[in-house]
Amino acid sequence: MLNQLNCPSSILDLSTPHVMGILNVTPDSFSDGGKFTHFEHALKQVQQMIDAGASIIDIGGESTRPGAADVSESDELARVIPILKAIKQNFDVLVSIDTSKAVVMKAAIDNGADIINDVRALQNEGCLDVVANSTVPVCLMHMQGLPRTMQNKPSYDDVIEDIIDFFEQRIQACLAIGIARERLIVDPGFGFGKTLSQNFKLLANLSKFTKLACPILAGISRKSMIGNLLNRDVEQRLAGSLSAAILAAQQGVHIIRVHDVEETVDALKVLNAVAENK
Ligand code: 8Y7
Repeated sequence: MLNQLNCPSSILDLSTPHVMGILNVTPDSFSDGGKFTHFEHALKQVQQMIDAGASIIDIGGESTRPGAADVSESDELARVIPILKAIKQNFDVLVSIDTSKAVVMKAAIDNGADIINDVRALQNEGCLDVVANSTVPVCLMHMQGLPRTMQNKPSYDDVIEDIIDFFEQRIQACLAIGIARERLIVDPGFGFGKTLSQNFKLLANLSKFTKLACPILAGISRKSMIGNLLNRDVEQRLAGSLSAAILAAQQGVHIIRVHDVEETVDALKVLNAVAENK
């Protein structure tokens, strides 16, 4: 595996794990094209995440939470593109755009996005083409089913092997259309069509995904697998999220997608100090 990710605005060195900070753009924050107050708030949040050590800011204009409704192309563009432009104008940070729509991917790439983060792994119409006609890296996430129904009886022969097979197929589809392997990131998609025990089986076996020879991304922060295990509301999941982040990084995950950047960066520094002094 190439130990770096070549993004349009800079190179990400993958020899130590990085934090991807989730930018909280609430569903109607930007539906007016970006109200000043909402914008200011979002940019302040970005500054804080950068100061806390985030390498990547992930912006999503579509809710992919279990049961979430679909968002129109125009609404998603109106939410994502203005804030993307503002971040690229004001900060020196990598920006990933969480979208499954080819039109949004194209607009994001044209406006400076560094990474496309697709929970549907470029399976929607036109997505492979848009990414093939660019140079950006792309995160291929695994999901069983669709957000509205994905938590209805998820089922696998073997959750690890089935997801590895899925990635092998998606990697082949990318290579066939001319997206170089060096541009691909894989993500098992915690919580996306997985039971509690399947999610923990994934967490226990993340190191098996290193055989795909692509950088690995994992998003566990504040998810139901933490909440259900601990019986904690969403604001009380920090300790569980940090534990999961460390377990992931220890197994070779390169990018950890989180809400709590400062705390996760601290936890990873402890892990790095241990690795450096082994
Ligand atoms: C993930 C994600 C979400 C994840 C990647 C949430 C957009 C749900 N989760 N993208 N997106 N991986 N790559 O709770 O696990 O943050 S949304």
